[in-house]
Amino acid sequence: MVHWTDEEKQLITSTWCKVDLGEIGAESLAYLLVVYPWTQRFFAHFGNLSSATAICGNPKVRAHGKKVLTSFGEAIKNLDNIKKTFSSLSELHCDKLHVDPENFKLLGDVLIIVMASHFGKDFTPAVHAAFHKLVRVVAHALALRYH
Ligand code: HEG
Repeated sequence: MVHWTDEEKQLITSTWCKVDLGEIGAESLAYLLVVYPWTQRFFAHFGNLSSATAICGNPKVRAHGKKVLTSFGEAIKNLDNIKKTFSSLSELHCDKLHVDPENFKLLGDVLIIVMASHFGKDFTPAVHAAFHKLVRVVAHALALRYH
């Protein structure tokens, strides 16, 4: 089981409460779709994804980005129980959506890039390290159903 230090927990929760889920979520999902264009395949039913501008302005992308970040928030509320918290989402992504789990890591990476650009100097190496660990744990939990 993953162990979280008190410092990691504190850094994660104190940073997360300053995250605008709508804004950071929308930007992160848009970033994923633009930088890793094969991920667009899963969102063909979201309408116009024909250019970076279209993706960034697409209301379905924005809404879904918020949904995904809200779900990260659930992980943060349940740091010691992330696997269980994500077991049904893992089933959904594996059995129904067939998302290659490598993409969960990519989403975690873009979330960190987007957070770093929003927080600037406040995104210290210690905060970065704690979130890096978090996104890896979330990606692992979402991938469990595949094993
Ligand atoms: Mg997934 C649906 C969370 C990565 C593709 N994703 C969802 C939903 C949540 C979620 C909460 C809604 C579930 C529901 O309606 O019951 N996703 C989630 C997290 C992560 C992630 C926390 C983190 C890494 N998802 C992810 C990636 C892809 C993907 C990397 C594809 C590249 N998700 C995906 C699709 C749907 C969801 C296609 C259905 C969207 C829809 O049709 O509304």
